[in-house]
Amino acid sequence: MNTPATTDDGGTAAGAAAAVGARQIAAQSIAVLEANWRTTHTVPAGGLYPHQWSWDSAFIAIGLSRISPRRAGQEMDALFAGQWDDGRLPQIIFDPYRDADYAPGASFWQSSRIPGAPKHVETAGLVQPPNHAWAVWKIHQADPAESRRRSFLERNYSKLVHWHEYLSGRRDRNGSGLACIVHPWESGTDNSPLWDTVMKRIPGNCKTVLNRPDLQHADAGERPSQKEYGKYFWMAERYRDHNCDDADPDYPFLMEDPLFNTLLAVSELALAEIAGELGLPAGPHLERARGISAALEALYVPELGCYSARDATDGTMVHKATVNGLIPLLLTELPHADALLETLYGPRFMGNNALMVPSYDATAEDHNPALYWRGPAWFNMSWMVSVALEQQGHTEKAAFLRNNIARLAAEQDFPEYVDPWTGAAHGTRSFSWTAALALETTYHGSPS
Ligand code: 2M8
Repeated sequence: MNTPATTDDGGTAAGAAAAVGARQIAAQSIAVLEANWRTTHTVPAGGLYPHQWSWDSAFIAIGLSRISPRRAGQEMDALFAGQWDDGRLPQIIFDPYRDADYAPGASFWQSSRIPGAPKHVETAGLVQPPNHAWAVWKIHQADPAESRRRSFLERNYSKLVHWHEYLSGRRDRNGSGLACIVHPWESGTDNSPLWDTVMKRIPGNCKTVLNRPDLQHADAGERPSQKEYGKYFWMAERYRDHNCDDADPDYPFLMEDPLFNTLLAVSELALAEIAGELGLPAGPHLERARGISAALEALYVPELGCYSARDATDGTMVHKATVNGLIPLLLTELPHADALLETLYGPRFMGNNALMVPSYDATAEDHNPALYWRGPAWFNMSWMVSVALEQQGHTEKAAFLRNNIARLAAEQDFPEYVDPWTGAAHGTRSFSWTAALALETTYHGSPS
């Protein structure tokens, strides 16, 4: 097993203390990941989220790759086992023994009855943001020799290509060059204010009797409301009842999200690297990444100084500043990088001494630092922003975020999210991607 990186001043007393601190944080993070490991994969949290979630697993694998690239590979293999014939990687792969513990579960989706869905596992029909090729490339980089020995890239390349083809094909519903999400759950930022306007027109009278096992594990005031759940279920029912075929002409929720599409472009760039390593042409992937990045420019809102979402049913832009709109900073040739940095360090986000990046504009009247995706800071978002800052040479700012990620995670039993200013913990605890990314930060500077 590798050990966490020591700091640059590793020769001094302060450097030695920092190294001990990093080792302790790494050990605590590993304990959380061990507790949440279920034979083939890691659950996000044993109580609240008892199945395998798609983008969680990719973040978890990025952290795991620092200590065991082999286990990180297993995490991805378990995810690919749920891939549909059309290429989609599902939002959730269900543990059949935990059906009563999360809703909607396997008995809601009954996916194995849907044409093109796998028959040996039950999954959700929706997807999540495509950070998977990025994760696969990072796992390879963590131990290229081990990866080659196991043909890790060969095994996964065509699956990832198929996944991206689904998103750039059937999910580009209006030919804009951007993939649409068909449900707030697909954004990963479930009740972000980005979806408020379109949510108003979604009926709330779902057929399913609403059951909320989630409220046994998190405070109702910190989770989406019953009214929102009625609408979430209505959309999921409609999508499922149309065999998840992305061909429902009047389906009402089709949103182009800057976070989702940035990760698609970042992952397309990772596919170019993977193709290069395998001796295959990288050009088509670079071309697609350029195409997505160019299309993303239509989502830039100059008066906010960040990207936002667009309603693909009628072309209406949403005018709200959220962390989703800052994630394009991960794209190195971004035309608006300076404006995004100004917004990030202005009053809407980090400006008032925030410790981590708020999920929503701090100057908005309805900002709430404790309410799900409507203000608090998530560890995966701050980690992605820290990666972007590092790439762009803002090393001190990146280190500030990394240090807070590691410290707040370890001090507060790895919370799902925190108040961006006080660091107070919210949501569930022993949350896997918090642990995985805290672990990852302790290895900063080691070859990845
Ligand atoms: C949250 O989303 C799920 C639905 O997928 C939920 O609220 O029940 C989000 O934070 C999402 O980003 C995350 O992947 C999931 C599991 O951690 O929880």
